[in-house]
Amino acid sequence: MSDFDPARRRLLTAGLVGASSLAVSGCDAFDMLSDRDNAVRNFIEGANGLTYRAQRILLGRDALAKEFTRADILQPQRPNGVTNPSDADYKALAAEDFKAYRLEVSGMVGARLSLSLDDLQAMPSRSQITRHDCVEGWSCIAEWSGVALSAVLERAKPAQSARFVVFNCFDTIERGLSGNIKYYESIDMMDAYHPQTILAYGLNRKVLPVSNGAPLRLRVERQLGYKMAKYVRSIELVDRLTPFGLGKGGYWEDRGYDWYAGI
Ligand SMILES: Nc1nc2c(c(=O)[nH]1)N[C@H]1C(S)=C(S)[C@@H](COP(=O)(O)O)O[C@H]1N2
Ligand SMILES: [Mo]
Repeated sequence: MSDFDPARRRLLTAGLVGASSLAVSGCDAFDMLSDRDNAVRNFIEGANGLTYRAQRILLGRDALAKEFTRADILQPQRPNGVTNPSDADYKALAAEDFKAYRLEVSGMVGARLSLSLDDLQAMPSRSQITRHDCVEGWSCIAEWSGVALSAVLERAKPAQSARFVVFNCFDTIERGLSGNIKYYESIDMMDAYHPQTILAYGLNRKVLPVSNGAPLRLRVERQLGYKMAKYVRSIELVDRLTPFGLGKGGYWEDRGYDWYAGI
C-alpha cells in the first residue's frame, strides 16, 4: 500500500495528451477565486503549449504572484497527495515534535548546511497569503510563513554553475516493484531566489500540520501545487536533473506532467 491513493489521478493521466496542455487546461478548471482580470494569466490560459521560455518572457524574473488578505481565506488548506507519511524515519522525527529534524543542504555549494527548525526560525521570516492551485482543479487561499529559500541558499554559497534546486522528501509516494519511490521536485535558480519562494513551517498562523507537509514544505507561488514539495528532507544544488528519479525533475513530471507548471 502506498501513502497516496492514485485513484483521483487516473482520470487525468488517462486523458493526458501533452504535458503543457495538461497544466494549462488544469487552470481552466479553477474555481471562481481565479484571477480572471489578470491579463497575463488570461493570456496564458488561452495559449496552449506555451513553453517555459515564453512564460519567462511574459512573467519576468521578479513578477509576484497575487497576495490576498485574511478575509479571503475561506477554508482550511485542503490536504492533498501524501498526507501522513508512514516512513519510519519520518515517524520517529514526528513523534519527538521534529526536534531532531535537520534540513540538509548539499550539492554544488561552497558550504554544506544542516539546519534545525530552530535555526530556520531564527532566520528572517516571511508570511504571504496566496492561492494554491492544484492541477486536479481546486484552489485554496492560505497564509504561509517561513524562511526565504534565498536566505538559506545564500548561507550555502551556491556554485556559479548550479542551475536547479532539487527537493528530496521523506514520504513514499509509490511502492513499486523496484522499491519505494520518494516524492521529489525541482525548481530553477530564478524561482529559488524569487522573493515569494519560501520554506514554510507555518500555515494560517499555526505550526504547519503533518497533513500539509510538516515540518517544512516549499512554497513556489507562481507554479502549480505539485511543485510545492512537502516533508522536505534535503535540498541539493545541481546543474542537471537527469540523475534524479526518471530524469524529468519531479515525481509527477516523470509521469508526464509539465516541469515548469507556471500558472
Ligand atoms: N512530499 C510531497 N509533496 C507534495 C505532494 C506529495 O504527495 N508529497 N503532493 C503535491 C500536490 S499534487 C499538491 S496539490 C500539494 C498539496 O499540498 P497540501 O496538502 O498542503 O494542500 O502538495 C504537493 N507536494
Ligand atoms: Mo496537486
